[in-house]
Amino acid sequence: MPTTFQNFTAGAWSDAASNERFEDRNPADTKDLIGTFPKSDAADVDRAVRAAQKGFAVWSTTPAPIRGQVLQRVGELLVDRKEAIASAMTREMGKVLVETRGDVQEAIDTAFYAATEGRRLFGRVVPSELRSKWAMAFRRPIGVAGIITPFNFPLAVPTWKIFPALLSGNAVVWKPSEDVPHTANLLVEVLLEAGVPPEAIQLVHGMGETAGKVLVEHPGIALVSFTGSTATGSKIGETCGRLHKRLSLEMGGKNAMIVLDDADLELALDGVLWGAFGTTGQRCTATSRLILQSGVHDRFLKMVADRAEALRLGPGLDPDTQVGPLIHEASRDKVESYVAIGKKEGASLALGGTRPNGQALSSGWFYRPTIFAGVRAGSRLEQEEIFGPVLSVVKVTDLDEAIRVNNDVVYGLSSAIYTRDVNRAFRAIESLDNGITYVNAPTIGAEAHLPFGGVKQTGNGHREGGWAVYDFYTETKTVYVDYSGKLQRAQIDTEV
Ligand code: UN1
Repeated sequence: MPTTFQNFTAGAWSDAASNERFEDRNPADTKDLIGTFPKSDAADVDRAVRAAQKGFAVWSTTPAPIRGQVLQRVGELLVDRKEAIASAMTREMGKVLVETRGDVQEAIDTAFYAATEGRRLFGRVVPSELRSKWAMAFRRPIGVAGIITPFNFPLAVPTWKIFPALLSGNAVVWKPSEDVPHTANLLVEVLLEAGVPPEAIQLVHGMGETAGKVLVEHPGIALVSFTGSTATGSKIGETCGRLHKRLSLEMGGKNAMIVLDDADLELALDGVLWGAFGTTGQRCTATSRLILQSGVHDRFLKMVADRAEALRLGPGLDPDTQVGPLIHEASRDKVESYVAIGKKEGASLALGGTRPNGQALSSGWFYRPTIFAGVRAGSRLEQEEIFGPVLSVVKVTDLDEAIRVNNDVVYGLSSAIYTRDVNRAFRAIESLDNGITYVNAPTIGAEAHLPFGGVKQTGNGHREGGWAVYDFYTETKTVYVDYSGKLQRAQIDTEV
């Protein structure tokens, strides 16, 4: 039975003012309708932001360790519901159950980290240049955060933003991807049950061009955090620049794995299969380029193609499945258009390049793992983000060329190098233009307690995860206390 789901605004579950709705369907079987959700517009966003402003007044004055205890309960509830949320998530967005379990685990890790941060949120006390004077800096919450999140990590990525935002004392208005609204409702239920004040968390469903856009523009929104495409991120960046809003962007990637002649090829093989075809290639950290040194090129290409061919495509809820469907039709169309581009550019198809045969998978957005060899550095296939199960193989002669090819794209999220030579590994760590580099591990798999983000057009300088994200969600206030009882002029009344 499809269900009629709602927004959560102003302390209550509610429909959109317009009463319009959109459908949420299973990408592995589009006949399976999960439910319908409110298609919100400016009126709903405005209601949510106004409520969140009241929520901010209450929540920002709650002591941080108490906010931390609420986040602790959030983590505990997620532990209890891990299996149920994981299967709902797989039904909603397609990736296999072991991955959606990992997605929930990432949310749990983020919650427990946030809980302990409630007793840190460190400021600094530093010496003053004058006697009888203290100088210090502490963190303050900022206001109402507008959070806009993608479909590929329906729980983990929102929690990377929402948990530190809340722990820091901000209120949140969340517009999740219209492809994964159900997981969003499950998370908001957990937050409310754990004791987040109903007005500190607002959930507004709808489309990016309407609800998302109005949210970013709303004068009551002080800060915006967005994960998604570089094109949308640019528009949000323009708006936030004009309106002087604090903004964290996490956008596209064209991540490469470099395999040098001295690498452990069996290890690299497991890594590239997981990096390129896990989540059906729909991670911003996905391995979409494989840069092979000439000495291992032919052999390793064959190893990868053979193993990728054996990957089992199917619905993520089936325990035998290794690769699920793409998220929707437009996404598969995009993959198909890049396969056509690759062929036109003269790359040679080493595997895939088609939809799977047969009836069994015909009602989902499936696409076969695809490998192009002989991909030219600088070609569109090699430069542009595809967000699907397509791996482009580039041949190079040495480490310097591999580094050049890795760096010569507009993105800079993650990279990986497989080598047994510690000197070459460190040269790569130093020279690869990415926010994250893995040595002898694939380009995916960031852990919740370390900084996450990219350079160049992947981001705008902020980091999520770990301790770094708390710099985004708090404003530093500097305080001087002069208890000398007289005017002491900085830089003037000093003793030397
Ligand atoms: C993303 O694709 O937006 O490191 C995030 C990883 C995951 C997060 C990916 N933990 O691949």
